[in-house]
Amino acid sequence: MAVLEIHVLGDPILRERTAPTPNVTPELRTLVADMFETMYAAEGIGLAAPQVGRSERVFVMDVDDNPLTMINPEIIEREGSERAEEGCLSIPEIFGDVDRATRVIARATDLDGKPFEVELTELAARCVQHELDHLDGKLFIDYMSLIKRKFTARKWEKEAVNYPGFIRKLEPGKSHSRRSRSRASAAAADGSATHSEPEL
Ligand code: K1U
Ligand code: ZN
Repeated sequence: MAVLEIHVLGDPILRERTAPTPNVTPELRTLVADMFETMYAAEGIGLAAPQVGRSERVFVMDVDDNPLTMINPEIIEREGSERAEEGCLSIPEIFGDVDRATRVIARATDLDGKPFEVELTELAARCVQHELDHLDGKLFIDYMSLIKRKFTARKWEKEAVNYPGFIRKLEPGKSHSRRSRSRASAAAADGSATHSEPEL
């Protein structure tokens, strides 16, 4: 198994829609195992194939010790709505509120090639919607208001210099938890930006 490089905002692969994955092959099983290892190394709760530079229609997730592999997933039922903060392993240090359904039923194929359905609620439901968006080339920042998006673009411009070639290498032994500094200090730094906004 291997920890893979994570592709970050600016890499065109994150904006491509994946095509259905026809077969469960040994190569796909290896990819899934590597994606789990990468997700755990990055301390995330989900990871989609485009985030590791691949175009297979597959993601992995693990909320509350419930690891799930979803190949060719779809949401067949959704209910409720809640606004809550999200981050993304492909957009480090950027956070924003997103409205998502609070309960979903997802249908997918598992690693044995068998179709299954699963009911997910709360954070797991949010995660499956976030990951499914990745498979359609959509990112959580797309739900932001125009003003918040412009603010985020300025912040990302500074952050992106840490990821040459739009690649995030995970360092062995280093904590990769979701916040490397407090929101207060981040906000103070953001507030000092005055130049024009790049596109996201
Ligand atoms: O796809 C990804 O970029 C992974 C992402 C998924 C996600 C985050 C927040 C809400 C829904 C889905 C992450 O795992 S980022 C890490 C993170 O924000 C987090 C970690 C533990 C608990 C909650 C969020
Ligand atoms: Zn993400």
